[in-house]
Amino acid sequence: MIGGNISIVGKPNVGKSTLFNLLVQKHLAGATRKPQTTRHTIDGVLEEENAKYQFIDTPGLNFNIKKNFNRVLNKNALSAIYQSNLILHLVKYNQINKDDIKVLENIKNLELPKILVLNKIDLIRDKNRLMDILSKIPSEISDYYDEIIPVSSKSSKNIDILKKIIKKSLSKSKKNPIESIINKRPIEFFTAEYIREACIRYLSEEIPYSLHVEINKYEESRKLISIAATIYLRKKSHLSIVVGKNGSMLVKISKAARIYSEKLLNKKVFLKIFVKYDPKWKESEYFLNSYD
Ligand SMILES: Nc1nc2c(ncn2[C@@H]2O[C@H](COP(=O)(O)OP(=O)(O)OP(=O)(O)O)[C@@H](O)[C@H]2O)c(=O)[nH]1
Ligand SMILES: [Mg+2]
Repeated sequence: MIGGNISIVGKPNVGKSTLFNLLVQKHLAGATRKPQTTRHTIDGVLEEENAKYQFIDTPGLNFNIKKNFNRVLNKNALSAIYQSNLILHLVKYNQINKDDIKVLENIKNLELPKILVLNKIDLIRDKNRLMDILSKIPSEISDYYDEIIPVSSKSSKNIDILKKIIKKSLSKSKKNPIESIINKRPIEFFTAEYIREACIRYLSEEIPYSLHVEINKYEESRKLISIAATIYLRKKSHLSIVVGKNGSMLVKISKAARIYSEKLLNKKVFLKIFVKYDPKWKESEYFLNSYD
């Protein structure tokens, strides 16, 4: 039996959560076109014949650590790396820059197999361009990786090859699979994440970064799961935007989160969302410490 923990790391917005959802064949992690969508590590299991993989999606590493918030996200991401048997470092295929190098700096000395995954190759029109890009990766970067593979998490291109490489690398890994890893998320965590994902998708840039979702009630009966949640906002002026005209935005957010929750929980979900103004949530000790 081959197995292990595989963390997916990289700077924000390179497609980590999209790849993670594809690999675990479930929509567990929010994935949107805006950076810093992921705030927590999330693990998901893929079982195949003679193999059991535990993938870990992580927040995008952002080394502008003047902000407390980025520091917390980085801590979460790095804690996953240290519990891994294998690291997938995801980059956008044509955009390896200083932020990716900083990620590399954080993983290069770990004695684990590392795979450099060049994502989003569906965006390449000219096939020859890929060869060109691959040949131009400087050896100061490529030398640190056991394998380099271009993929598309959107069109699933090369994902089967990536899985084969993962299997091969794990079988060579000297480190024993670490059994108990990362906190298993309570099921209501995912509903909170779906609400946040819908907010990121439907609200303008600034608002989703300044909100926080808490689940206040989670009750399961035979046929129905009843969930109550609160969206906390840092600015009073955001209240009317999140609620929308006649509550229309909140209905939209709630519907998206409910549909994803029903899919995951396999049951009918009744979801009630409240919106509250709380300017201090981001600074609160409770919030910063509870974030892992
Ligand atoms: N064209 C293309 N877009 C992709 C691909 N993979 C992800 N994306 C898009 O890239 C954007 C970011 O994807 P995410 O999966 O949220 O990225 P992430 O790295 O998890 O981002 P953070 O959690 O913010 O660090 C989304 O709009 C995705 O649809 C891909 O292979 N091709
Ligand atoms: Mg993500």
